[in-house]
Amino acid sequence: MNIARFLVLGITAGLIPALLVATLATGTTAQSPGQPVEGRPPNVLLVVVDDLNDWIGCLGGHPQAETPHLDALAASGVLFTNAYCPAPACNPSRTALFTGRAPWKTGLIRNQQVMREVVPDEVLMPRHFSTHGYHAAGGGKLLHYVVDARSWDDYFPSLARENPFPRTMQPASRPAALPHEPWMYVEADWGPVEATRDEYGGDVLVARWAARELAREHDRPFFRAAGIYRPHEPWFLPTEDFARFSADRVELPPGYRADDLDDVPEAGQRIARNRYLPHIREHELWKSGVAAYLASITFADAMVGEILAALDQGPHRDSTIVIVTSDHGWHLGEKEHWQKFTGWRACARVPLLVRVPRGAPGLVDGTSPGGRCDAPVSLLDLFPTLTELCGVPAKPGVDGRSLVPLLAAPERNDWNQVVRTQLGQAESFALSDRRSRYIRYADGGEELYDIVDDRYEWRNLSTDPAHETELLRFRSLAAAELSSTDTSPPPSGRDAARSPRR
Ligand SMILES: [Ca+2]
Ligand SMILES: [Ca+2]
Repeated sequence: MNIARFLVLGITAGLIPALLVATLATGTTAQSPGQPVEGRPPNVLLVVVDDLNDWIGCLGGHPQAETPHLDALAASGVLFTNAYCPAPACNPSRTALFTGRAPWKTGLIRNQQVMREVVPDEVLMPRHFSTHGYHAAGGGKLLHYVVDARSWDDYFPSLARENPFPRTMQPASRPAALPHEPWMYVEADWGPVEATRDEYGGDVLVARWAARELAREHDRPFFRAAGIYRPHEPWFLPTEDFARFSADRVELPPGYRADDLDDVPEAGQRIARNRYLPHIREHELWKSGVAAYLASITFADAMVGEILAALDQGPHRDSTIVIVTSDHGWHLGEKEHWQKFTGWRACARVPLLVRVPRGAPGLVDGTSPGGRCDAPVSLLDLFPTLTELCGVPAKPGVDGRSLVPLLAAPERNDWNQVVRTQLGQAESFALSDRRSRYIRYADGGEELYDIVDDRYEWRNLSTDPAHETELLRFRSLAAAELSSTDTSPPPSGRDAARSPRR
């Protein structure tokens, strides 16, 4: 009998936990290096980095990005090069990832909404795994500034309070770099903190918590999720980490083009042109900001590195599924935009790295090193992927699609999924397939891009007659999608990009 099935039946039948523990303990003693634990479902390690765009070495988004640990993980498993967020904002993206439910179906599409008011009864991924025999614990920011205690068996720094952040040092005086204006997000700033990593706290503490969890023995299969907050603003880092990139030596974003918005419809221009980039350029801080973001990425990479080192040196290396991703990307001036909340690839695309050990019930051979998958996939796909990999019953009603066939054969080119990214208004969204991307705004404005020939989406093809067939195809897909968005709330009228609220 499949052990996961056994666990489910055992729990359902009310068998005593001691039996469960005894069964699993037997499995633990059977482990030898290079082999999965016999008969025990694999553990899950999920790392969600915040606001990390494609500026990682293995995705090539910025030529100076330094992410050796993410690159090493990609080389040891499968790198998805066309992974998209369900929505380009923390709250809807993370809620979608952890519920497996699409933002355009639940109606949770903006940061200002309260998750448990919109989806009061949705079972989140950790609780689902916990119900099926796992011990589920998280640390750091995984949901939008809440812990949601009912979803976890344990949490760092505390399950008893809803603040997911451990203490983090701040610079002695602020603003540290970017002059503050009332319209700005309170944390839009960067600079060094006079501190070592040991003193800094924050992500360092989350990474060390995760490392401790991965280094110790567990009497049940575990689900561990770690939220790394950098490169989310503020880009305050320990002195040494901040100094890694200097403003006079960094290159501006390669995706920037001064006339890029000329062929973008008005609704897109409105989203693009927020006040940050002119403000930053006025103070000649563009390169300074790019350097701070690059440093924040390298810092986040180091945190991921600490976690993965603990896994690889500990007892669970060959029995743990690893997924590292981000909730959405970030603009640093591309399309005149600074921040997030847009439908372009700079913001909608996310890193997605997956490594599966041999012996996982859904993929007994595990992933092969060096896999690279160009198929369009969504973070919504992670819930059904993980349940299938672990042999855990699927959560009913999830909107994603299991990626196990792609993990088994990353190069397959018959994956015809079209992935949707929901923007902050019910009828504004982006659709992505392997070659093209289509963006449509609530007022009917459209964009069409060929991302193979035009990776930065410079040339809007929606008015080019040569691409009419492609445009009509996306319009019909959009119409089909729209018919399922009836539950979405009306636009609030608030500009999320300008809200100073966290
Ligand atoms: Ca985020
Ligand atoms: Ca353009």
